[in-house]
Amino acid sequence: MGRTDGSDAPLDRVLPPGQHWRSEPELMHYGPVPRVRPERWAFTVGGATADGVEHAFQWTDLAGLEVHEVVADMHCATRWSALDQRWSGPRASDVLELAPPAPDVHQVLVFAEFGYAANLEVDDLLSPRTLLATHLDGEPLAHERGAPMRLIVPHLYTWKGPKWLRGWNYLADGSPELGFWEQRGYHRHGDAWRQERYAYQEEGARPGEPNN
Ligand SMILES: Nc1nc2c(c(=O)[nH]1)N[C@H]1C(S)=C(S)[C@@H](COP(=O)(O)O)O[C@H]1N2
Ligand SMILES: [Mo]
Repeated sequence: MGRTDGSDAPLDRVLPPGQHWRSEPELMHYGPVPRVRPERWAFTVGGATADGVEHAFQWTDLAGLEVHEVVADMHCATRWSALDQRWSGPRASDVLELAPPAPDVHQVLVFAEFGYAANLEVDDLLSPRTLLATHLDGEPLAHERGAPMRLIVPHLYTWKGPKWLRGWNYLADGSPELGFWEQRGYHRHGDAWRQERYAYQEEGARPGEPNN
């Protein structure tokens, strides 16, 4: 007996609720594909840092961090999932350690080229499976897949993983700053396994209505 959805995903693989398998990820992003020269690239961690200053990293700073590999499925909020993408790069937690948040900070806004951004929780960046991926299947990322670096957070919907990542800002609790999709009614946390798609599902939001 084969699958009925046309994909070649094994029958025993678990999908988050409301998702279906696609054989390959669909290339998706808002706006043009940037081409970044590593010598002019910088990664900044700012906002509510522990020491109150912005930390800037050059490509060579981050390239010196220990490389980890994570095999993870992608879960797009438009309901497709793709199996077993093999990403590698430094852990977000290692950069967080170099530029930590102030003690009472729980939220971050991660950002990319051209103003794309997403809200995340500091805990999501601390996951050992959260990578600042520079490689896919052992090859440097293609431009359209996010070169030179994209954020991979396997348990969240993939809009939470900016391609062409350039850094993050720590946010004080209750900050009104929202990312690209969060401004358009999507969930601040975005856990695919809890099906946190829309802002109206957030705690404290009125059911069925946008909360911003
Ligand atoms: N910078 C940036 N990153 C982005 C997006 C975007 O619009 N801009 N879209 C996200 C969404 S919604 C998805 S599903 C994935 C798609 O990744 P892929 O193109 O590698 O399949 O990229 C994510 N990262
Ligand atoms: Mo997506």
